[in-house]
Amino acid sequence: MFDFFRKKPPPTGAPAPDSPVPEARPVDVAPPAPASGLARAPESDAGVGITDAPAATTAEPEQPIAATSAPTRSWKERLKAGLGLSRAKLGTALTSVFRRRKLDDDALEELEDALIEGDVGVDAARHLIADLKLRWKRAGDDASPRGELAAALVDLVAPLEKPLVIGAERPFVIMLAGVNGAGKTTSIGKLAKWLQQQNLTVLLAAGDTFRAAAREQLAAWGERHGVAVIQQTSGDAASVMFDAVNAAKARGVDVVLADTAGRLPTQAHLMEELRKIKRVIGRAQEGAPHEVLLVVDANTGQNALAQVKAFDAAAGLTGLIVTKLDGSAKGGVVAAIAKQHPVGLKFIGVGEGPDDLRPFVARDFVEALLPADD
Ligand SMILES: Nc1nc2c(ncn2[C@@H]2O[C@H](COP(=O)(O)OP(=O)(O)OP(=O)(O)O)[C@@H](O)[C@H]2O)c(=O)[nH]1
Ligand SMILES: [Mg+2]
Repeated sequence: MFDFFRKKPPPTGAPAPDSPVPEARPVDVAPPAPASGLARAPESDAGVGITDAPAATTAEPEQPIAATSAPTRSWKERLKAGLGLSRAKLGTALTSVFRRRKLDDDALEELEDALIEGDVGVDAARHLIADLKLRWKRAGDDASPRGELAAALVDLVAPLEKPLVIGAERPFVIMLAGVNGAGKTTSIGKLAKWLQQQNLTVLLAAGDTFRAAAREQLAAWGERHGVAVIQQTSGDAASVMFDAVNAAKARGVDVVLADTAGRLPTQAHLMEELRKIKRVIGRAQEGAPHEVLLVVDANTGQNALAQVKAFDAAAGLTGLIVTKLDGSAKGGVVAAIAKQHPVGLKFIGVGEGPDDLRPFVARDFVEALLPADD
């Protein structure tokens, strides 16, 4: 049971729209746990049917959502541990240059190769080396290569440091999109907690209507944080979103987090569906969605850049969440995004626990990414 806690099979895309659709069933509202700050919606709420919480809310999961990360470690320590693989990949080459404490042509070439190898990308690596040369000249021979490279890297990725700001609109609607398995649903679970810590009430919209496991996975996160989940047992993602926005209005909820099914940018009909979901949210509330976030798995390396470009073209992104920086050696891709298609990086994920998502801070990120020079 509870296969949804396990990693799902490789991306195949959600079913085509012409797949057989089961008979339409009423919208379910998984009520929040009793401890929730949210009141259960009345029967007439937004015209949706209400059912009791799904079984997922009562049974013991076989492989539960990852436990809260060790509270004894600070976020910076966790970030550093999380970026360990990326740092190691950059490590040997960078450290040997750093230790020579001199930036001649050979050293610069070694650095450039190491950066490209570390998924920073050719463009960003060239930019960094050119910047480094200027900085080195300015700083003089006493400067540290690591210090100068860190400064150049911070300058490059700093424009991505655009924290999520919850505006005055109510509900404030945040829609998440991305390829299959990128970490959308998990990020929503983590985000719900983060928003609650800002004293905001949250409602989740289960817009991945293709798989029952996807709804159950979201319901489990809702249960965990005492947050209501609007879902339908079948039907159209756009109509779930419409119901969710209206339910949030009726309940006076601050933020709606809208989950969507995974899709590849090459699946034209699914990219069209994403645009439709966005339009319908806008019909439920003018100006919504207020944020359209692309969730990107850091492991995809340079392909992440292609995803950012394609989803931005299709859905008009307002920000990114880069996940799985912990298990990835490709953290350098953040620099590639900054150089080639900068879209604000709202959050980074370094684990599966509810606390493993934090706003992106350029300096902290660079400090964790670059190996030491001693
Ligand atoms: N290590 C690690 N694992 C993560 C992170 N974020 C998500 N995951 C894991 O990645 C897997 C996929 O996450 P989901 O949240 O289901 O991904 P999704 O994008 O919703 O997937 P689909 O709905 O199938 O498209 C799960 O096993 C998550 O626990 C992260 O930051 N670090
Ligand atoms: Mg999902």
